[in-house]
Amino acid sequence: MKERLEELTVRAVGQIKAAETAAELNDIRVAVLGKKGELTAILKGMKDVPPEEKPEMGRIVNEAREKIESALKAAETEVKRRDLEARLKNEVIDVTLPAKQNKKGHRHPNRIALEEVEKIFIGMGYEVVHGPEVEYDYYNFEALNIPADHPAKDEQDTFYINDKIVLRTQTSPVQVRVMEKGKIPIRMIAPGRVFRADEVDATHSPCFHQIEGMVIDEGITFADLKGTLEVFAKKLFGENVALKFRPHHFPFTEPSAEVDVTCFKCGGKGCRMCKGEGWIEILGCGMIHPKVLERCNVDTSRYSGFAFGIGLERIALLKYEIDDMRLLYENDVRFLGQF
Ligand code: 2NL
Repeated sequence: MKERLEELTVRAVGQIKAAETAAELNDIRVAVLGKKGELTAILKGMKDVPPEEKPEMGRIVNEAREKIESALKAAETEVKRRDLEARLKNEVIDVTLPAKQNKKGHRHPNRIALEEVEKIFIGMGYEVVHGPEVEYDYYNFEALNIPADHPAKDEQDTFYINDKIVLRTQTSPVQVRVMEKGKIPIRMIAPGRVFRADEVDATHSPCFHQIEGMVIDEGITFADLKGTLEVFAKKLFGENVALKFRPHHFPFTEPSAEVDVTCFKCGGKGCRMCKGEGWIEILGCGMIHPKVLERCNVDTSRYSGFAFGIGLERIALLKYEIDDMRLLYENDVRFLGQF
């Protein structure tokens, strides 16, 4: 019996050490220590052991059971540790892997320029007003003192919906509508799309954007216009620019002027940007013509006002040094992503 116990212990411990999974270990536990297991079978031989040898044999049996059980326990702990290690290795997350990059959208250069211009005028107390892109001939031309035989009214220049309705060629009609409402003082800008029957080239497009501005109050003079536009141009192009008001003609303002700023690239010496001129034209302006004020029911004995018109694309091209307006409409993300 003693030999059988020793043989079983050695064999069982050997099997336990060779086992690799929890299931194998469990099979061994059942086969050796279970009710129908080998150790139990050997124990049945106890009844034939002479009484004086029983205590010694009992000790040997217990020793054998303890050896096998502690071998099982150690093996089970080891298998659990290995399983955990394998799982952790499998589930490891490499936090240094580069993340998937979402493509970001960009504001269009026109929009960046528009928001910058809006911000400057809002800061001076102006309201931003929008209006219809399809307009009555009256609001687009007649109210603005543009006579029926004016070349701008030619079908070559203006998109006609019918003889009374056009695609607006400027955003002035928005200002006419505000004047008509009769609430003075007015300080407003009217940004938006305008349309002219132009062929596409580096400086023209049939659809472009304008920002018009208007102030009406008691005692408004050309000095207010000059001061306002000087603050605007310095905020937009830099404190160092100087302004030049050149006499001009518009049917809707009198007197009228075009405004140049000293080239913000070369400081006025002359460069590629200003085509050697040292000056860059940025807008047109003037005192609102009395005929326009009267047509819009503004009391000219009490009120006067100034107005100006800025081409948004022109500002965007200048500010971001873009040399072809077509780039603004092609929506090439390689171009748009640069701003
Ligand atoms: C230009 C010139 C200008 C105006 C627009 C205006 C509007 C009303 C009354 C009088 Cl309601 N004038 N607008 C005045 C002068 C010039 O635009 O060269 N724009 C790009």
